[in-house]
Amino acid sequence: MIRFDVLTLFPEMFESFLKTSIIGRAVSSGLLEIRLHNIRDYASGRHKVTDDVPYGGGSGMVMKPEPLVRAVQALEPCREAGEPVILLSPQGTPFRHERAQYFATLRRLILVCGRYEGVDERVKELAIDEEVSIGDYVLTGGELAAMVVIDATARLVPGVLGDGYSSVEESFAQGLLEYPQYTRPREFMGRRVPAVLLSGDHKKIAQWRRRKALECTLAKRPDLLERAALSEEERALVDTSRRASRTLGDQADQHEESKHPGCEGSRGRIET
Ligand code: 6GU
Repeated sequence: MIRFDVLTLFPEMFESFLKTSIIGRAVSSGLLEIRLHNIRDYASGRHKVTDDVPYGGGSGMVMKPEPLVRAVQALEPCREAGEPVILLSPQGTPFRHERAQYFATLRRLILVCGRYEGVDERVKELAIDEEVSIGDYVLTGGELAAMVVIDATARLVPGVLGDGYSSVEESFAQGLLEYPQYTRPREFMGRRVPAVLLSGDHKKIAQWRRRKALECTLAKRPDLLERAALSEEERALVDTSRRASRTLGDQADQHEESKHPGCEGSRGRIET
């Protein structure tokens, strides 16, 4: 069971997300609880204003400190030690799998969605423990980022993905991209499923998938390999093919690869 308290000016943005598919099921089964709090409810005055012009001039609006700090304080009585208040903002620390794994161990997280051109800096000093970004681009608000954090975290909570699926086995859990997947039919528009996947040889299949995961990562996200959990042998192979930056593959596979371009890319293949 994990609980997220979300502070937002647009709670309605979360509606279909919370009803749909795996997240919807986790909510109905009680494994996941999401409480939405409208920041506007903590604004004062007849017009419930939550933003204002920036001191020093410039374009856009800044979220006022009072409603945000009040909204966080309202959650204080039921907050336990170690439950972080997280601001979603493009200035935050990049959100990665390891952070999702850590969040998934917590009982409760408070997510604050910023809007407009940002929030008053004093909110960060007074009420925020951690600032998180989901990538190097700017969104119109933190709501989509909050859904990303909730989705990536909740699927790591035991039971959320359902029986027979383990997020621990995902190659991303080991710092690699996923290997290519196929389903029926065996041949589609002249392209055949790699023969090894039809062989029934589970050891060979596991080796092939591991090699493909390494190749895909080398081709598309070589930066991930720095931190990936590789065997000594795999590390050596990756280093070699990276230095060589050329094709290393065996003949049989090259034949197959001409029909299945896959992930060998320009940085070479890995032979295991
Ligand atoms: Cl967390 N918020 C906003 N507004 N933009 C972002 C982001 C967050 N992460 C990347 N861009």
